[in-house]
Amino acid sequence: MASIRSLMAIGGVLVAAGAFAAWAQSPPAQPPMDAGPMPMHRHEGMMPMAGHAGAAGSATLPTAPGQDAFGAIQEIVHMLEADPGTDWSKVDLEALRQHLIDMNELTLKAAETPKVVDGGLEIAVIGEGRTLAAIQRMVPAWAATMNGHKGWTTKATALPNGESLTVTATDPGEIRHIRGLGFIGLMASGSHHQPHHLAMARGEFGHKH
Ligand SMILES: [Cu+2]
Repeated sequence: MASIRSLMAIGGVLVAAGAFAAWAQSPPAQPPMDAGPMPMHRHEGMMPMAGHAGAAGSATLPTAPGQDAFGAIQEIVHMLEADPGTDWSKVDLEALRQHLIDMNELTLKAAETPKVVDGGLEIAVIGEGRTLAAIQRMVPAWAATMNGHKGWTTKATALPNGESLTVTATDPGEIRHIRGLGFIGLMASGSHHQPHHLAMARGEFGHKH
């Protein structure tokens, strides 16, 4: 089950896109928001308290659920609730939360030092504590999953305080692509996070972080 384990831990910034999707395509079960046009409400919103007290019945609900990770979880909760086949005895939203914390650590706190090598990049990704744990879970998993993607050769090697990630190719265009993407662009390559987050929330991986 190496590939599934790999999928568990892939990192990147896709969670932000997921969160955006969460409120961009609000779930069908939700009651429609107040139909008033946003600009008008924004305008009135200059004095929010006065607006609330004054215009009875015209209250508008915000659409943003909160932080991106919170929104990503909320989207999944809605999906699970909309699916009559959801097995609630297996649902594991804490596993998803821990993974989203990994994604946060990797995206916002890991330090990376890229070095140009023949055919691509070698990147030292380092951190401490919770950040180090996230690096150790996500970088090797990403390398295992992405090896062969677009003809790339991806390899992760343990460092005392992180992982060394090497991504190379033979095609000159792909070499430029890899170097241009750099660490976080590489980690965000592929679209594994969305299906993996849903599977993780459904408890389909059978273990917790
Ligand atoms: Cu993810």
